[in-house]
Amino acid sequence: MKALADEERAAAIAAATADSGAPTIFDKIISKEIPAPVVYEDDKALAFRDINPQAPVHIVLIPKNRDGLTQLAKAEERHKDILGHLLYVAKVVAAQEDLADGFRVVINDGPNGCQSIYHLHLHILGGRKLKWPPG
Ligand code: D5M
Repeated sequence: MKALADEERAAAIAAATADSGAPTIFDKIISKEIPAPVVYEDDKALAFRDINPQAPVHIVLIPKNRDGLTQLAKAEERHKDILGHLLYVAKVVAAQEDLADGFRVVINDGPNGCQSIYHLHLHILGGRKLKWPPG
């Protein structure tokens, strides 16, 4: 049987506890218990540099209030405003990071999407020519 890659294993373990409602490391970043290089913050959203960057610019953008949004698949009608806000902020952050030549916004969802942290987040990637399709 093919061995799982580290990131797939981490995602599978995380998925097993996805619905526990337990705080994630992102809560500690929001509360500043854990330091992170913050690049954008407003009353609803926080963006910081990814600890394991996959591109010269790799930023994680999260809602400050998870409000049940452990993953995109759990989105409900009430989340429409924050989802729209996050997408707009992704554009603001991309402009701030000088990604005028283009960038990518990714949401990993669930085990097949290789999601490892169950607090909805957008990845903003840029600074190089990105490949398509992703793996
Ligand atoms: O992505 C979760 C992302 O979160 C992954 O790219 C690493 C990033 N991460 C995890 N811990 C930290 C800290 N402490 N600082 C910055 N970035 C972090 P996923 O889509 O769930 O696989």
